Amino acid sequence: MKKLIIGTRNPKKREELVKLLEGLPLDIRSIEDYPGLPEVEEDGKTFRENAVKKAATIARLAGELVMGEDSGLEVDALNGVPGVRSARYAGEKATYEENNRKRLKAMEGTPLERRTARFCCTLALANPEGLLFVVEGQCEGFVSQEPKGEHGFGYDPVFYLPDYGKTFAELGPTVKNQISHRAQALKKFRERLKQFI
Ligand code: ITT
Repeated sequence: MKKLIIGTRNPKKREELVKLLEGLPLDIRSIEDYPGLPEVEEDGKTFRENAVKKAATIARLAGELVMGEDSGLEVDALNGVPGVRSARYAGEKATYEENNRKRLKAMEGTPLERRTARFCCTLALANPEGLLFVVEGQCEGFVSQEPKGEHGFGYDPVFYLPDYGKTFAELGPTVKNQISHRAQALKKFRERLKQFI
């Protein structure tokens, strides 16, 4: 079976991706199975640039097929911030809690109808020779007034989905994996992948 390395060091993202790749005839590997690989610096201006860089760099160094993933939250009232800087919004080593606190503070006094936001996910597939394809997925919602729920990670406790009346962190993994930005991107990824396996 062909190997596919999931090119993320975020264990929560990896868990979701592994679940969403279930059933494909692939030997799924983690980047942690290749201890010599360096950290890929995320200096792109777009999710696409970062996802492509992660996939292509790791594929070249590991000599395998690699999925690169870059994702984040775009908040309209903050002109799309934190976007590609989602993991580092409140500082280079910021915790999820610090990022969420900074976000809620920045939006204090903003009414719900102006708290629109979307989660974005870009997935790139590369082999050692270079990039094969890129796909994207988005999930629209609102930034809630306060964090709620225990599931998931990152901005899940502040991402509110009006159709469900709950945040991603309240909804839990089964529903999140049906509707999330990552799920949308993975649907397209599965289609495109067929050509290569
Ligand atoms: P890798 O670069 O190793 O993949 P990372 O966590 O640094 O790990 P990103 O640069 O893509 O990954 O940052 C994504 C950040 O966006 C992540 O740390 C969360 O803060 C946020 N994020 C992305 N997807 C999310 C999701 O499904 N739920 C909650 N927060 C999410």
